[in-house]
Amino acid sequence: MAKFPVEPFKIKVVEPIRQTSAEERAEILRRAGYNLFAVRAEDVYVDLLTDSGTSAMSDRQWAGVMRGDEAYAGCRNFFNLEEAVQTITGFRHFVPTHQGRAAENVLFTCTVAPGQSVPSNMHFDTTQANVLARGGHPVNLIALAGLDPTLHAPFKGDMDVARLEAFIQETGPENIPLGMLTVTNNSGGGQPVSMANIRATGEALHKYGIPFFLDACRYAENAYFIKLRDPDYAETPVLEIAREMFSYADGCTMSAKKDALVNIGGFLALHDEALYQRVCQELIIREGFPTYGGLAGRDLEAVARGLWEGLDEGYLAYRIAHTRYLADRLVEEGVPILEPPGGHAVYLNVKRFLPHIPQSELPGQALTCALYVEGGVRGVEIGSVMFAHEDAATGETVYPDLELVRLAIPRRVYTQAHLDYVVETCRTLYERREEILGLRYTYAPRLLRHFTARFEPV
Ligand code: P71
Repeated sequence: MAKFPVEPFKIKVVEPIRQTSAEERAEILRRAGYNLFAVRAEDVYVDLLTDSGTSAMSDRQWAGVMRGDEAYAGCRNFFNLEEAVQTITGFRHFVPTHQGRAAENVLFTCTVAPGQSVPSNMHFDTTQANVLARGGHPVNLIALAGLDPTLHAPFKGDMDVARLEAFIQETGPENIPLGMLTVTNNSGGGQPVSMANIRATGEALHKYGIPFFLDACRYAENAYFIKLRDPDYAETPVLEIAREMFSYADGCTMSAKKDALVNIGGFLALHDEALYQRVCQELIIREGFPTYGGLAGRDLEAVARGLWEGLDEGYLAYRIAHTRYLADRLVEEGVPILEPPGGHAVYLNVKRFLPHIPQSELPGQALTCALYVEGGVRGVEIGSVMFAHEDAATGETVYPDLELVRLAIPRRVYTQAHLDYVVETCRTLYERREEILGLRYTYAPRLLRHFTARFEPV
């Protein structure tokens, strides 16, 4: 029997949630064009759409909000954040941004020219879209183990470094302005990247003079997995593991909405002085003066404090065990998930959940809809809606290897009973899985279509 970890906190503030009937939800969904992004949060019972910006902040963070210094230039909170970012990442320079994708936009605007390629283990949707928006090619070079949803391996987020080297030689280093690693790998199940792989990826890129950046939103969860799964690091403090991860890179983009436990915020950190100057120019045009980015002083303080809390080992042990509990319970009930579970989410394995729906009929999206109608549970599709694309040469639709529905777990928000309720919803739905029908688009924009697309049942 799966074991739920005891919370390393107690609850001081609560927010009521409300259950609706299945009939009400079916109507709400129809009006939302079968897209859960268009459903009001108040009409959701357990909201597992994302772990991004949905954390419960601590009393220390809220106290920090009251210590916000709203000066335009040089507010004290910037310096508190600077100390945290520099201590944890070791990068010489950093700028705050309002969230992760703003850091990506600024970085790629300063580095990527049309026609150039940006290799990664796997881009998430916003990094992919920000590379495309600069006329670049986002390239995924994940090691094969990461594409097998049933294989148990400790570091399924690893880059295939041999393929990376071959890719650099074919493409020419002059056409690769930077390479990246997403830690943990969100598009591939929240799987961690090993320390050896981070080091090897950095070495392969640096051999050809290519800068290496981490997409670091979930760097603390990745560091904790290294501690759990690599015997060489079993006794190493997580802060030290994190510092070593960053030491192989030239910079990072960070959505603080994940492992820094805040509702808004991010940053871009880097060593290169000349690039930093270009970044500041771009930042001032798009986000704001370099001591606040797109944030208020109070937000900067919450990030500074949240960065430290996100590295607390008692918290991380609980966090990883909490996610593991949901995964273990689903496996006990026979519900197919991607294994082993990631740090921030459990991913339903849609190809095994709904084998009767072909990818052309968007089975992941159909499953998010069915989960909502069944129990008011909101997950997100990470499959054909998010990642299918047209082949430039043939014009044919290329479907992603992994078809997933992610149940992302907000930090410090849901109790064991909430997770048990989610398990019950998934189990009941799995028993009636043949009744679930596919979907087709009635509207789809070109970039990041999952946020605003609309659908109808086939
Ligand atoms: C997540 C998100 C946010 C999101 C995306 C799609 C649907 C719903 C919510 C954001 C990430 C991320 C990685 C690895 C950069 C960003 C952008 N993830 N890299 O997982 O996971 O950060 O949202 O702060 O702009 O739900 P940003």
